[in-house]
Amino acid sequence: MSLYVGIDCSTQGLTLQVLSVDATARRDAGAQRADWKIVWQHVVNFDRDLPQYGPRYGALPSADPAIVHAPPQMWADALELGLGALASSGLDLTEIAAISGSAQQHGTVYLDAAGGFSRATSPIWMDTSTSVECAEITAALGGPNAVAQMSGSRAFERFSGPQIRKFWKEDPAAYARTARIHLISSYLASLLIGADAPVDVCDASGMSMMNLRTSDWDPGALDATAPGLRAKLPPIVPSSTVIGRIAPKWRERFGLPAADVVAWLGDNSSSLVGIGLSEEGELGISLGTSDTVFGIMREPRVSPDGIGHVFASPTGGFMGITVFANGSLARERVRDMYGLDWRGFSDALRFTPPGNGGARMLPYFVPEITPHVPVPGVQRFNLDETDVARNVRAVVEAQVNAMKTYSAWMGVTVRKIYATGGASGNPEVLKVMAEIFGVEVVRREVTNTACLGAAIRAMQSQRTT
Ligand code: XUL
Repeated sequence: MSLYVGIDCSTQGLTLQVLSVDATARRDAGAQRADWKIVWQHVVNFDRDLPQYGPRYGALPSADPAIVHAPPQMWADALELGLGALASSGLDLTEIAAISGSAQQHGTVYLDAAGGFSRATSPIWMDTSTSVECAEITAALGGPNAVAQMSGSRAFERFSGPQIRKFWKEDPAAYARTARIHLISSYLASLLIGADAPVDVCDASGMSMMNLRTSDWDPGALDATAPGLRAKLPPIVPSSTVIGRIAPKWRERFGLPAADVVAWLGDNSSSLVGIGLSEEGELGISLGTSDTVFGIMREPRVSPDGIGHVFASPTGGFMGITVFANGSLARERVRDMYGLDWRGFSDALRFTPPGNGGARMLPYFVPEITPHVPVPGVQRFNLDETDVARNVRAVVEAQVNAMKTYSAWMGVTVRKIYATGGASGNPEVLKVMAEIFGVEVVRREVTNTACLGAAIRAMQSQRTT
């Protein structure tokens, strides 16, 4: 019996899962879901468990809706709480063979030479305050298409490169003091191994600074972002790399073994593994704080309209992904606006017809990534604000219609959809998805497939042969 640990640090919390695998079962990429089982799970919720940092839905309240930061020490504390919970889980810790993780993508952590924070707070993926920096980087690199062909995406506000450039412009002295800039994934991986961790190739794809064809930092993009940046960035490694072992600090503190640590990924790439996507034509739809639609791509076909992104895929090759900021946030706003619980929300979907009798909503409760709507606003068409059931269907249909429209750029014929994330537990939402896409929608029972993907990748690193 061996145990494999997955950790996912998402926008609102940090989840741990443990997989148990028989000595005789396969552990490589051919392992089936029957070969392992989840024996333990734990969630650290930032708002509930780390209130001393003052987060709301995992981020710091801000007067300017475009600025969304979180305290990096909160993530470090969450990791410590999570490992402490693992230590008291009752599992035989000596059986832990490997551990890996994932984190919300794009956010950046700034460290000085002594390992302290040179930027007190970290911009996260919901930050939309870097339009000027995106334009500057784009102009320096020869236009949006040139940036997209090189990196897989045009420069997006939430991507790490524009975040770094803004920091350099606003506080050049603190930028100069910065010795290392990590992604959230590589920052937490560093804490786990007690050394400076590399960035994995999938998460590096969301920074506007990695050349998708060489899988290395692009010198022109680094120059366009900030001076002296190369020395401040970790190296990029394949996502299956064993980057170290659980640090002595955690072994002494919690009795954890010196198990292998596998490179940490961005949450969507890790989710692709957790869902089990293996070929073009299967789409994963994750209904979380953000909604994301993603699938494997054999060739890096970049969106001609600059809509989504091509990232390196942890399965080799590439993945296409489109991201919507108004995911569970918008569903929760509508639910709360009408004083419903999730059962009431489902009933509203059940008792309204597909197409909603023409009632429509544009549900931009926060600035939207896809399509680009920088100033939030909600508009109703042929829809009375007091009509509870139709408002519920209108928000869900708007979201799923946007998913279909804005994932067409991937150029794949969709044959099957795997749904994951909190709202995938609602069969009525999946029914709307099946109606609009016109294909079978399968629910993955494990809602945090990013975390599961991390545990599976940890398992795959320990081949039986
Ligand atoms: C992906 C993105 C979000 C975050 C959320 O590009 O911005 O899905 O990864 O955790």
